Amino acid sequence: MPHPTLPYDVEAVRNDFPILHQEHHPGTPLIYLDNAASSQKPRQVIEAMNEYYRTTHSNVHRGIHKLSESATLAYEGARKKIRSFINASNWREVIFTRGTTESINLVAQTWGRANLGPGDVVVSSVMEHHANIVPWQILAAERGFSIEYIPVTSDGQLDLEVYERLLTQRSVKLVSVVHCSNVLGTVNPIADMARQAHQHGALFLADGAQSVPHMPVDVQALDVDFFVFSGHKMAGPTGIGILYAKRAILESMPPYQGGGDMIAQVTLQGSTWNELPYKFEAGTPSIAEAIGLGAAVDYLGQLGMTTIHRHEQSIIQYALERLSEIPGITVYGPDACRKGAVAAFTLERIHAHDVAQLLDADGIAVRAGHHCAMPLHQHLGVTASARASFYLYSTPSEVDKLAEALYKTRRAFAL
Ligand code: C6P
Repeated sequence: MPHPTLPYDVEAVRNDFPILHQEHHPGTPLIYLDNAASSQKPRQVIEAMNEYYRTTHSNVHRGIHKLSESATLAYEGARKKIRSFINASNWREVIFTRGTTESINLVAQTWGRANLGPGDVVVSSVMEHHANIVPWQILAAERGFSIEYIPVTSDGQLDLEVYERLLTQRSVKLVSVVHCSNVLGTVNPIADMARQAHQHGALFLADGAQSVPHMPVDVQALDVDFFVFSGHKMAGPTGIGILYAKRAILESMPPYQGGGDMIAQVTLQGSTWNELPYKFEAGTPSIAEAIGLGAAVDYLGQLGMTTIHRHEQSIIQYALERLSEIPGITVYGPDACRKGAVAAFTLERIHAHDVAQLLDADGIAVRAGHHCAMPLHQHLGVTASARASFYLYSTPSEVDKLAEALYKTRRAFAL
């Protein structure tokens, strides 16, 4: 099968990622296809963090010495890069967290605790990552609201008729839905869904963990109220993520954690809160990680998110074609033009963990299991799937090697 034409020189891009040039086992090169779990980091990100520790490290917002001022400038500079990357209208709407999981928990524990009670409904979906189910379940048990889930259709889409019905028939306060599924790859029509939610007086949270790394995202155009994502899936470091929310909503929300930096004034009788975004950033933040995420955003911006998306569309289309040749395979989710660069699959009569283990022996790193989406796997009727997920440095030759290794896996099981 001929290789697709790619929008950029992928080998030149791969040269930026040191880890991609190592052997996975002696004599076997690494083929990294676990990017939905976490992506690799370019030299530019690694060096930005090293440089910060070599020359600038100090605590932020606290010192009046030069190092602290420089660290603060770099940390706040990163926030401004991220503001522009997602087109938030103001840098105060960009809150640093530890990642998507913490961002959703923050919204649940602050906005949710203040606004949700008996009779209220939060709408989520069957294709959510656990990070967008469990925080709502924990709070619902305490506050007495209910959670309704939008079902998934047989072609891996959200059932939007049921969504419409839920909005009309129930007292929905919040819709919290994934932008791009980490298993099916489905890209959900977030802008339309947010508009419908607003028409019924509900707020809208989009989980962008699997969209921001792979496609242009404009939070104002989407008109979402909350948008959350993680640095480590978008060429940035672990331990850093973002909660974007509209300013008026953030102003109305109580703080999340108490401690340093989030206060205006503390007396033994009580405290008042700092202005945004610091109200939600208690304690010494992940300074080097924020700077690393700023460098990642620079890196992605230089390649261009539209171009990265085009590259990944070519790769996933080619991957779906190659995978469809393999006897006994089921690939989950919609066709290539309606999904991100994720292919979760099962091979008839071979457990997903065995598939992943045999692929690993050939140097191919994929994830196997429920991918923190157990309800979705229950819906699919399987306990586990294997998942190949691609990124801006993935190549058609890697897809070929995956396909060859899957044929080999079948032979190993005498199929
Ligand atoms: N999914 C995967 O292998 P954290 O762990 O906080 O960075 O991201 C959580 C998360 C939330 N939503 C979606 C859609 C996600 O995909 C993830 C992380 C990884 O699929 C690790 S479980």
